[in-house]
Parts: sequence; structure tokens; C-alpha cells
Amino acid sequence: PEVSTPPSVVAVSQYACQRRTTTENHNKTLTDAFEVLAENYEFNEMEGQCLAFRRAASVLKSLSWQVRSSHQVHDLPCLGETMEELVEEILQYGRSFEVAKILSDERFQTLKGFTSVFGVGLKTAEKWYRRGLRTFPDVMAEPSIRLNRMQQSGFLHYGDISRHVSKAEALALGNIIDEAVHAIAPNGILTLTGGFRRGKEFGHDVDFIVTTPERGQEEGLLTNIIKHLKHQGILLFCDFQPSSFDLSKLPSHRFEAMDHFAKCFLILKLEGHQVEGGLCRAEGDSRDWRAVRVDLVSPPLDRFAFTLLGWTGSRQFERDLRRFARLERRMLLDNHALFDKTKNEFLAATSEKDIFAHLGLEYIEPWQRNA
Ligand code: TTP
Ligand code: MN
Ligand code: MN
Ligand code: MN
Repeated sequence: PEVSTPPSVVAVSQYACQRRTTTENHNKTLTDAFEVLAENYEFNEMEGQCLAFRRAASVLKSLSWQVRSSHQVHDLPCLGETMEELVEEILQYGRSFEVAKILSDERFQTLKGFTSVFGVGLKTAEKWYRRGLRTFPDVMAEPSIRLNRMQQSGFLHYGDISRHVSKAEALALGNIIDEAVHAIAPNGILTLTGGFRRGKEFGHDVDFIVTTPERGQEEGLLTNIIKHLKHQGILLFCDFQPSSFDLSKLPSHRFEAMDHFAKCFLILKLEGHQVEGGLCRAEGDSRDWRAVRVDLVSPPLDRFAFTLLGWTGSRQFERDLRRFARLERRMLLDNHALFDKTKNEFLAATSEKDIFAHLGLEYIEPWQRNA
């Protein structure tokens, strides 16, 4: 058996943006358990506890070694005494009693199932649960429920879009979008972002940024891409959100998690012959196509670096970048801009490296942001 000695001399930062976290997770049993607890707290609207367990899971993900004794987590940030006991229980018995209880809980299972549908958030899932609905057929059979367009598509394509998307499928979609972009704008710029940019082998969707060097043309570019995809007969669903980004209002803007750039949440039809090695499909599914979720966001070029940093994720990495900026640098960071509260000015950036430098952070490569 391999022997791994934890490099205990190396201090681990409490901020994910000061850690390098690859897709290689040496503590998956632990982090899976912590994430179940976090999700259960989220379902019970206990946000503080939820965040505490997400942070702890993220710290464990960053370790280059496998935790073999609960003493080894004692000096780690974000892991208190209860979490240390939880680690001890899992290491000793191979599982946690509390996690097992949650996983078999009817409310947890039902909310998990409902929120896995595209377009169904926690509020809707809870409403359905309170009405006594437990399964998808229950929802379908309930006459008082009116599904919105997104939810209808979510149920219609549930089998396909709940299946993971492979890297080969992401590349094929990249080619399709790239062709659409260049048919419309020869100098348009397409960039893969999200989990695939972080080097993940599989994702739940594929995320892209599209922009153009011509100022103010990016929104028209997005609507024309949508038209192009529709024309090709591969647009299965489209929720287009026009830009609500206003440069003149920026200084008084509240910094929020979600951005104001033009974007669209799509479901596209991907054909087998377009994918090297073929499609990821269910056993016995003989169709030569599948439905895939695709997100496109379209910032003006001068905001590209902020959008790229914001959409590359992971969500935990983004949360900690913003928290670090606010608490350690008195700066406000979001997908649009970086504002220095001390100097009372915006800091421009043309690359992610510029933003890390403004924040006084060592540069972290995309594949090291799987926090
Ligand atoms: P996701 O696509 O949800 O997640 P992911 O790509 O990291 O993982 P998966 O493989 O499961 O798809 O989101 C990617 C990033 O985009 C995430 O860091 C949050 C960010 N994001 C925004 O900043 N604004 C938005 O409006 C949306 C929808 C996402
Ligand atoms: Mn390793
Ligand atoms: Mn994604
Ligand atoms: Mn996405």
C-alpha cells in the first residue's frame, strides 16, 4: 500500500483562490459526505451551515494527499471539531450515520429529484413537495400545476440532459457554435469556459463566451447565433436574456453573483456523426442524436477578462475570490469589473492574470480552480 505523508509544514489557506485544486480528488469519500450535508442544509435554508460544509469540502479537495486519520485535519482551515469528528466516523466505519439518514430521507430525495430538472429551483421543488407530490408522474398528473417553458423542456429532455456531457461532445458543440459565430462575424471570438476549461472530463452542460472586437455589437451577435442554430434545426430550447448592463450606472451598482450581460440558456441537438467516438447515450437508446445543455454569455470585449474569470468557476473558487477581494483587499469583484474601495476607482484588465495581479494573488491556472 502507498504511504503518503501529509506535508503538514505547508499551510493551507482558508481561501480557495490561494489554493491549487485539480480535478484529482484524493478525499472523495469525505468530500461527497460533506457535500450531502451542505446540500441538506441548503434544502433547509440554513445558509451558514451550508457554506461551512462547502468550504470544508473544498479544503479537503485541495489536498495532494489522502486523509487517513482525523488528526491530520486538525490544523486545516474551515474544519472545526464537529467536522473532525465526522471525518473520524467516516474513516472508522466507511460512512457517516447522519449522511446515510439524509440520503434515505424522503424530503431530501424528492427535492434532489425535482431540482435536477432544468428550470426547477428550490422554491418550486418545495412547493410541489408541500402539495404531496413525490415523483415526476405525480407532477405531470397534477392539474393545478402549470409548467413554464423551461420546465416543460426540462421534463421533455430529462433523460438526455441529466446524462453527463463528455469532452468529445463539448468539442463537437464548440465546432458547431464556432461555425455559427464565424458565419455571422468573421472576427468574432469564441472561448470555452466553465468546467471544461477547468479540465473536467465530464460536465452537466457546456459554457461558452462569445464576443466581438466591435464595441456594442456583442448582443446582436448572440441573437444572430440563435437564429443560425434555429435555421440549422438544432435549437431545441432557448431562453435569451438581453443585457441589463449599464456602464453609466456602474459605480452605484450592487455587486451580485449573477451578471448582466446578454446570455442564453440553450438545449441543442447534437448528432452522433459530429462527435468523435460517438455520443454518450443510455443503454438501448438507438437514436443518432442527443439533447445537450449549452450556455452562451456575451460581454463587451473590454469586460472579457472579468467574464472569463467569473464563468470559469468553480462556484466555490468564485465565492472565495470575491470574499478575498472584499475582506483582504477592500475591493469588489464580479463578472463585470473590479472596484478598489480605497482608491475609489475601477481597475481595468485585459487578462485573468491582470485581475489576479490587481488582487495581489498568485496566478492560479484554470485547471487548478476545481475548488
Ligand atoms: P456551471 O455551468 O453551472 O458549472 P460548471 O461549468 O462549473 O460545472 P458543470 O460541469 O456541472 O457544468 O457554471 C459555470 C460558471 O458560470 C459558475 O462559476 C457560475 C458562472 N455563472 C455566472 O457567473 N453567471 C450566470 O448567469 C451563470 C448561469 C453562471
Ligand atoms: Mn496527487
Ligand atoms: Mn458548466
Ligand atoms: Mn452553465
